Amino acid sequence: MSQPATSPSPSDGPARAQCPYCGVGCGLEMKPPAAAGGGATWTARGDRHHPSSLGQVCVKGATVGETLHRNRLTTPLYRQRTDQSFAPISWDRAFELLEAQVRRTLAEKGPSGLAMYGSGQFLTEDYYVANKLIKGALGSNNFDANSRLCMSSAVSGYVRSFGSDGPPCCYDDLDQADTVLLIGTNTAECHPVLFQRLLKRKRKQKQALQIVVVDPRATATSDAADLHLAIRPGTDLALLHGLGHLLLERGGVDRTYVQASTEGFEALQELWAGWTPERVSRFCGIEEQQLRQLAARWAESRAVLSLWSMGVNQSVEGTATVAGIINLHLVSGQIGRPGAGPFSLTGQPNAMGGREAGGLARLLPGYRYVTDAGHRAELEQHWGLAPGAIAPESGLTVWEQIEAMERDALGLWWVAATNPLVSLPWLDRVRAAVARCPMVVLNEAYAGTETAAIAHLVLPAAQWSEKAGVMTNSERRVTYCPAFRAPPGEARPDWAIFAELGRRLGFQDQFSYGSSADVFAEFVAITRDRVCDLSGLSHGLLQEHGPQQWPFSTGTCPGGGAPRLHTSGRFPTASGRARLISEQPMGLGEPPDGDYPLVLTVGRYLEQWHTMTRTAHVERLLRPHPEPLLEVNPADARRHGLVDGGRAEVRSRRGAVTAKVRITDRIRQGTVFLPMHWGAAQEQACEANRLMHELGCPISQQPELKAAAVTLKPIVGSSTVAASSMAQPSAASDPSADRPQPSH
Ligand SMILES: Nc1nc2c(c(=O)[nH]1)N[C@H]1C(S)=C(S)[C@@H](COP(=O)(O)OP(=O)(O)OC[C@H]3O[C@@H](n4cnc5c(=O)[nH]c(N)nc54)[C@H](O)[C@@H]3O)O[C@H]1N2
Ligand SMILES: Nc1nc2c(c(=O)[nH]1)N[C@H]1C(S)=C(S)[C@@H](COP(=O)(O)OP(=O)(O)OC[C@H]3O[C@@H](n4cnc5c(=O)[nH]c(N)nc54)[C@H](O)[C@@H]3O)O[C@H]1N2
Ligand code: SF4
Ligand SMILES: [Mo]
Repeated sequence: MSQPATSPSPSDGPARAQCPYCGVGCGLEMKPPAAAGGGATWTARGDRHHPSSLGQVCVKGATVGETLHRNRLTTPLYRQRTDQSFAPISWDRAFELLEAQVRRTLAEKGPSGLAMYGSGQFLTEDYYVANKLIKGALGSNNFDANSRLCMSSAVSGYVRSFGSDGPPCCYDDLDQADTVLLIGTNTAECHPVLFQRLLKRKRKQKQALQIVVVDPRATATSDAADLHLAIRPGTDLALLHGLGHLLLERGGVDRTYVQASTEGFEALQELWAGWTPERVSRFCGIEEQQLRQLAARWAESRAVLSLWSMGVNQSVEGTATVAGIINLHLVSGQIGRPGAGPFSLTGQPNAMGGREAGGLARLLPGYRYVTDAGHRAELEQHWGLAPGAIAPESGLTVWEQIEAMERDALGLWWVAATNPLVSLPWLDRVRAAVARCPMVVLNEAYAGTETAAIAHLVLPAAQWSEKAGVMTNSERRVTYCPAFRAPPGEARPDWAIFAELGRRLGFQDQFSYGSSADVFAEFVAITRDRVCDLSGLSHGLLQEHGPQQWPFSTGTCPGGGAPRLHTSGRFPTASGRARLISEQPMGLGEPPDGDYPLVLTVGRYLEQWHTMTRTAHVERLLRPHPEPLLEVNPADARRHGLVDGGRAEVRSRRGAVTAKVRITDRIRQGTVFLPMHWGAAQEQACEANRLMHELGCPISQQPELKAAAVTLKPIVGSSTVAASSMAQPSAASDPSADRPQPSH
């Protein structure tokens, strides 16, 4: 493989970049293959100079070099119908096809017939150019990203409570907190370097740091906890209200802070009053004593930090639960100072950058909104487009894009850097909807993905390491990632693909960038004076001075970004006060019942990354979990006639999959677990998302990917099924008894 001009020779020292996997955003040092006999494999190790990770890495970051060159797409591929096989075509032909379909769709259906579905694994530059193309040049706000499945409830939660998006905390807070509440997060497996940081401190300061975990499963995370509340899935909000109830009782309210910096306390007090410990314990299925312990701990703590991720966000009440967490921090004054605050752990490496660049259907760059006439005008001017170029209504979220295809309302569905035919809920319905779309385009780095199987045109993407740009991690820190390897074959950066189509459609001025540094410069200029002010940053500054946290306005000195937001007690709301939000819990979107008595929850393994396009090829990563396992509580296994190591069918209202059974008391009775990773393209395929429903949070539109009602049965003929296990469950053991009762 030839090396690009940007590639360091072995004597130049390593290339430095942010890890392209999780939102911790560790710094990596990448060393080129040794001149003799090193093959194509770059080696990774932790970058001691990166302030977010201080030289630490997990097993995924450490092995990323092994994933870069294998199984790559090298040329555009096309087929007219999806039952044909792909043929390689030139880029020129690919752009002709794309341009023709865009023009046809605009003529037949108008801008709303175009939709793009992007990814938190884009660089910020990819995101920015995609948004400028779709929302600006083409006048369709139908740009959504897989962050809809991931961080959208956190975004809505911050906006509702604080008046703006923006995680207010930083990783140093892990060293300063005396209580860390991990709610709906398996940090040990999904944000491993942060978890190690916490553990290291726990080992040194056993009493000074208390770790509390809220998760229906026992996980590697809860193993380290002082207190584990294994609540019923979907009952977090009630738990948080119960905690509020006890804080009121114990005098854990910071009256000065509440008066000066919040609004809505009376209503919240009233709501909390109704959530007595006894009621919460029944609703959540935990001991009253556990709730009291947590409340005592919270009230006595100098600094409480709450960390959360998908167990909170992926719920029909995701946004309400985020508000539930933020309420507690506001009322107890646990925010805006070292060690204290509500801190969402971002999933993907650049989900944060996506938010900054306006990467969801109702956003515009710089934490702006398509529904705000002033914001539209600012962007139209910045982009050199006519007034009115940007449509005034919110675009279609990803699930609405699926529904639009069901109505034949889309002429082009353009997917980039995500694999929705594994990661969206209700996959059979998605497959049928997408089959109706006249043209599906996919920008992808790897060959043979599940989404390529439904695409007409596949464009080979240059990925991380092959294109230059920035990513922002969970603590608002921006890292420059250089192009240090040549892309394989004809692969191109996503932003360059979007820009070329823009030029071909007649927007020469808007899309003639010399480099991604130009793209970034144009983007940061429009963030000036916004909460996410990056206007003082450039590729040059980041290369010279290393990663920086925002806000970083023009003229800020390197290292001068803000570690924390909302430190003054003033918030970017109309009144300057944060809003306390009072909402009653509603429970799961699809509660279990007599026919589907169990709640299936779907999550992750430490060694695998989402749909496995990269991590499945690394032997060391596959070894710990060579196949997906269905985790079942012993009582449920008995009831459904399952044996450990046998196979089971897992069925929901939408379909069925089979998996090997792992009987374990580490999962709560009434709940079963499957990993999300093994899609149809894997040898051990187990498409968990065929089972999931599409219902989502009404505020964030984030689907409830953490819970669906299912039933189990042993696969007859599977050699390990015990004869006695075929008995029917008796009425007395009706598992639907283990459910929260409606209790408003
Ligand atoms: N190894 C690895 N790391 C990753 C990723 C990966 O694919 N692999 N992906 C990255 C991305 S994009 C994301 S979004 C994050 C996700 O990071 P996490 O959210 O930590 O991971 P999950 O395993 O999806 O879910 C976390 C936990 O939520 C629990 N849970 C389920 N239902 C409920 C509930 O109702 N309440 C509560 N309190 N908990 C519940 C599950 O049992 C599970 O242990 O990980 C990031 N890091
Ligand atoms: N049931 C259930 N479902 C879930 C979840 C869950 O917890 N439970 N989690 C949800 C969440 S939080 C997330 S984030 C999603 C993740 O789901 P996806 O986004 O579908 O998963 P990935 O495998 O990360 O997909 C990224 C794709 O981009 C490709 N790629 C990598 N780099 C580049 C690049 O630079 N350019 C281009 N064009 N392509 C590239 C990869 O090869 C891969 O195919 O899954 C969601 N689905
Ligand atoms: S913790 Fe996340 S960012 Fe850090 S090395 Fe592991 S996968 Fe990469
Ligand atoms: Mo995610």
